Amino acid sequence: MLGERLLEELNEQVKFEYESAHYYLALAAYFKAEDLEGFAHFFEVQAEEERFHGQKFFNFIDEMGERVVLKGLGDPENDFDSIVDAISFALDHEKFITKRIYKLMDIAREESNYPAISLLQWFVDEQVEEEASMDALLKKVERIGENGTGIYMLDNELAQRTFTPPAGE
Ligand code: OFO
Repeated sequence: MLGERLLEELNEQVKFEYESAHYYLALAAYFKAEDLEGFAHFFEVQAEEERFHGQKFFNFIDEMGERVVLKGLGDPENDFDSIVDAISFALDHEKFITKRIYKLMDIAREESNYPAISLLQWFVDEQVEEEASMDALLKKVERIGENGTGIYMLDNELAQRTFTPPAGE
């Protein structure tokens, strides 16, 4: 069972996670148009991870005996001025999601909902990684510059990214 406010915000979070996937797929499309297939692959994998996050919230709501209600997704940003601009967008979005997770945790604590607190602690830890990986990518691009051969080496490195859901999920 979930309190009314927590249920509403968790349903909202299902939307935000699938919206994140939608945004990152738009970033993949941008990088494909720039012939940076490794960057595109990185964001396709990121989109897959976001769908996993969305499904994790979806399953939790259902397991708590409540009703999942899906909402519409916002239009993604499709145009970016540069690689730095595109990755900065992703980093800002991750910071926004972190604030959302903290807000959910505050509500779960107010309601003393221990299963939700446990779920959200997983997401608190996950957001540390999400922000760190996007921040690291941004710093690498800023350091090597957008036009040299370094960017193609980084593109090759990003092409190796894979996503394996944690065991048991
Ligand atoms: Fe990128 O962590 Fe979910 O949204």
